[in-house]
Amino acid sequence: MRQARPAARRRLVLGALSTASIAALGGLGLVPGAMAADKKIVLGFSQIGAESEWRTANSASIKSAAKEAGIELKFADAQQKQENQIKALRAFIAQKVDVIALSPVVETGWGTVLREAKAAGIPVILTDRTVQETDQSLWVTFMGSDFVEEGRRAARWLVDNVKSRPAGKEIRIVELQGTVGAAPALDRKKGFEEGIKADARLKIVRSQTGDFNRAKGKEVMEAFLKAEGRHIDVLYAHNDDMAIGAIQAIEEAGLKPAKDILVISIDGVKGAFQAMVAGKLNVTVECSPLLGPQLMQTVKDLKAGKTVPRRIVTEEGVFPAEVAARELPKRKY
Ligand code: GZL
Repeated sequence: MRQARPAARRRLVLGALSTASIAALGGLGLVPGAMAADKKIVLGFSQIGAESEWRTANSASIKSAAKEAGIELKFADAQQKQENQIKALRAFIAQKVDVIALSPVVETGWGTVLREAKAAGIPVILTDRTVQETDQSLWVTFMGSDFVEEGRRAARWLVDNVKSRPAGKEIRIVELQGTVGAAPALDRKKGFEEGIKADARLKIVRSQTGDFNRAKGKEVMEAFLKAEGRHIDVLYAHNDDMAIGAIQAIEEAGLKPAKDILVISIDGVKGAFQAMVAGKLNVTVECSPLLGPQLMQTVKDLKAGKTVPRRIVTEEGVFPAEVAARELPKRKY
């Protein structure tokens, strides 16, 4: 082999040394660049629970997207209890995960644990729902739907579909709210109340939480029917699961859902499309749970040092019964 000139030989030796030292230091985890290249990103995700078809689809989307992205997912189901979510976040901090994602069951009570994550240098992504905290530096982005707009869209469908009813005759609405204190419950109520101002005949006569699940939705609707009898014209449910439970109560009371009582709900899960095809639900306002791919891309962007937008809004539609049969085969959740 031809001998290298002294200067070139020195460069070769230095090159070999630096490679060896990088390998040695890397073993100690001290070299940020090279070692990070093949180290798996670890994401800690605190999920609310499994209270609805929407939530089940949301969890499936996040788990499959993490697998697809080669991200190690630590998934914690809180059974809809805030204290379990806070415990999960503290465990993620102790395990020194790279990123934390949180779908907060309610809007308040997060400041302390989010400050602990910040102190530990772990970025937090809010997914699905947001929090009410004055210090906005406690999370890097919120990705999810505009719940106020979803409430407005539900009201817009109603205003458009009662025009032919007798002028001056009150149109009595009962409302099944989502989980008390949850962002989608607060905002869907706000948007709907804003939207029905367009028609003075529209009045919410009863409003109570069904906690986003079918059983409670049915139970509360039974109470509404007992109290209001045949004087209910419309049901507005903050999610499809409560609407589906309420539909059972309406039928058991001998009334026709979607005819005697208009039924309006939100999410756009398969169960809602099936209820529309069966002629028992009038309209569902879409709220996509398929946040997994967006979440994983944001995690990767964060770890690559890219800036991510403070707010990522999911685009959604409105699906009345007339399109349900055509749309049902295309639905992904
Ligand atoms: C909305 C989500 C809500 C759904 C419910 O993004 O937080 O929680 O509308 C679910 O079905 O329980």
